Amino acid sequence: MMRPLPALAAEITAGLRTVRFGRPLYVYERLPSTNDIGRARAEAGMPEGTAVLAVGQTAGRGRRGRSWASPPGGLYLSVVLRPRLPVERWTLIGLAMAVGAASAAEAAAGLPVRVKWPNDLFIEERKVGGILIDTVGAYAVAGIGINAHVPAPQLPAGAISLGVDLVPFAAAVLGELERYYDLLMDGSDEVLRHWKARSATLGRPVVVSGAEDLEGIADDIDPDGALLVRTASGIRRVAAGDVSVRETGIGVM
Ligand code: BT5
Repeated sequence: MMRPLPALAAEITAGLRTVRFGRPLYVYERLPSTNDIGRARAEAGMPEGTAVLAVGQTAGRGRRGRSWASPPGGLYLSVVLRPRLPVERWTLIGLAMAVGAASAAEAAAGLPVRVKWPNDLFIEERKVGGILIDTVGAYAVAGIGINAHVPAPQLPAGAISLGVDLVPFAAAVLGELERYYDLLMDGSDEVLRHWKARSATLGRPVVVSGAEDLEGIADDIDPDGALLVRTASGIRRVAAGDVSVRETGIGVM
């Protein structure tokens, strides 16, 4: 099950242009979830940037107990983070990872990739990737799932694959994740600016389920990454939850 693949790790590492992300990079044939191994590596004291990749996952996780379809051909990657940020701002980490992943996916596939709050990746109305941030004490494990090259029948309805080669793509994703993570840690507002520019959520009518359910127009993202929703009773701040963009009858997502 946990067969290491050092040759594949070496191939990806050869294309890495990072300082910390993917150093080291552990690659396995099959894992239940890369985030679980990422967590074990973090707990063992491995440095920020340590990454775990699996060719396939048998128990890939989404957020809130959902599952992530993980057949071979997709990118299943986890990165250990030790963020120097107050915990109430950790939503921004997910946004930074989403922007980085979207940037790499767009460059590789040559198609516009948009982000849906908090950190889904979409091509038009189809989901191409998602981010799962597990936070444990002083560290976080960022899990990135992107359909790099997965045959359509192996994906859930409404999903799409980029059709890109996994090896160079994995290296490129690690590069863009590091770039946006470092911008965030340097205090730059570039992450929010890029997130907003790629947003498929802002300005749209949305239904939110989280600590409370509400409906309104997705108005903006605040400096801590929370979604601001304009409702009949004023602006409401959503720090965590699920957002679906409502059909308006004119074919928006
Ligand atoms: C996410 O969850 O979008 C986060 C997915 C993170 C996966 C990575 S892979 C590496 C690391 N290790 C893990 O175990 N997880 C992370 P969420 O927003 O909850 O979306 C889950 C929903 O997306 C599912 O309920 C399906 O509707 C849909 N879905 C599942 N697999 C998909 C796929 N391969 N492509 C597109 N959509 C998918």
